[in-house]
Amino acid sequence: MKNEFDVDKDGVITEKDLDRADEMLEIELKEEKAEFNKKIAMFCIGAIVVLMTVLLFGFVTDTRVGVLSDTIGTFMFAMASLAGAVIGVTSWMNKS
Ligand SMILES: [Ca+2]
Repeated sequence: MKNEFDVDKDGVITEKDLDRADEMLEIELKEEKAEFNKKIAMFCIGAIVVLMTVLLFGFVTDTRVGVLSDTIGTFMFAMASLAGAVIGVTSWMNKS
């Protein structure tokens, strides 16, 4: 039976093996967090691109764009802020 904690594969689980397993788990969790943050940032940027495409290529009438202009502005600002914040926090997390 294979034991995942036996890092050096000598059949004995020592304190060193457990420390190494802890390190690996910490790295994996950090990577998962970074991956999730990346997905959030990509979603926000994607939402901005999709909205701009919909507006620029005339899928919505000018009247409706006029009615929604304040909401669209707020949405764009929120998405850009969120993407910036997530990217900033991820960079800060990796630095420290
Ligand atoms: Ca070992």
